[in-house]
Amino acid sequence: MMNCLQMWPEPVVRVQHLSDSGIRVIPERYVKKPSERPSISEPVDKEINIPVIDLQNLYSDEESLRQETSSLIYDACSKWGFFQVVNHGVSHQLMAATREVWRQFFQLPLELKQQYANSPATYEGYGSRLGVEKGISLDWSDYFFLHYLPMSLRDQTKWPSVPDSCRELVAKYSEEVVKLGGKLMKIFSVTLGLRENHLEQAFGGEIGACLRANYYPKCPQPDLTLGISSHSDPGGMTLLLPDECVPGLQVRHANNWITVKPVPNAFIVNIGDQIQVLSNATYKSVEHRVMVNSEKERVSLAFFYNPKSDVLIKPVEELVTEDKPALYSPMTYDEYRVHIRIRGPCGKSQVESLKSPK
Ligand SMILES: O=C(O)CCC(=O)C(=O)O
Repeated sequence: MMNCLQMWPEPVVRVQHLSDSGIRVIPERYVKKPSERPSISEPVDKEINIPVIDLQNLYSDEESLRQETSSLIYDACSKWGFFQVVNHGVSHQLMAATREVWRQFFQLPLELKQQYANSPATYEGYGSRLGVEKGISLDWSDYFFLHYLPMSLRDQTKWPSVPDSCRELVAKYSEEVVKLGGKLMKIFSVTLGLRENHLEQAFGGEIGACLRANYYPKCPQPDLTLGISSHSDPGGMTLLLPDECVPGLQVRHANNWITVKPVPNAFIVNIGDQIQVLSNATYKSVEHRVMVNSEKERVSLAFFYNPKSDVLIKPVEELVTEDKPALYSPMTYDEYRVHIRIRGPCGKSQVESLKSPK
């Protein structure tokens, strides 16, 4: 297994390079099956959005506001798997500066970025595909993936040294986002009816954290492809800083694809497969995908907040009842993520495959 993860099965093509080459027709490898294509021409329903939650209200003096906010979080996690959070405590200036530094990184000459070219062994560095199977369908995006935690995996020499401020900003930003992730873990525990530190302990008392900066170049045929195919996130939760000016993220809800309208300075939070498993499917890890467009490039930062990689993740006992027996077999996150690293984004097939036989 490990050997086949050491290198890509075919030469890697940078999507940005394809986009800059001025092609009018995208290569076959990026063309999705008709059932998977986005409906670019359909007008976006301006009224419907994922829930927006003011985190500060959880710490209000008013008991009723605290209660109301807790229920909003419970509903968002159990019905949508997604919400936007405002008043979250992370500096807006730091958020904007970090997103901008990545935009600048992707605008650097190709030769410079190539120095960071990644391999599927760790995925760390500059990449253009997920999944190592030869001939798989490809998505219209490039990315930079890096490890922040555990400390044993953090190696800042693997992070971009240009622009100058990149390493420093990424370190500061990650520190802040990890704090927010810790707060949310407590909130999720309490709203599930558990002790405040229950999920944190179930994660193994320490976390894995990594950042993927996504870059979606302009695409001449955005109706045929996707920036990232439909998938649920394999980890614990994701804190996404979207491009405020360019929508693209779509979330599956009640069998429709809802286009997220980003609220200024908010994070988009979503439940990953590991919290779905721990909560015995009370909280949902929901499929999402990214549309691209022909007018504007798009940048987003996905911060993945994950369990310690060698801890067995299984439904927490308090959430297993006679009426709702444990839905999933135990598995470590290390074992779990191998599948997505081999096959790339595959809807919800992976978490479904963990379902215990009846
Ligand atoms: O770019 C986005 O809006 C979403 C990115 C995403 O789904 C991911 O990085 O897993």
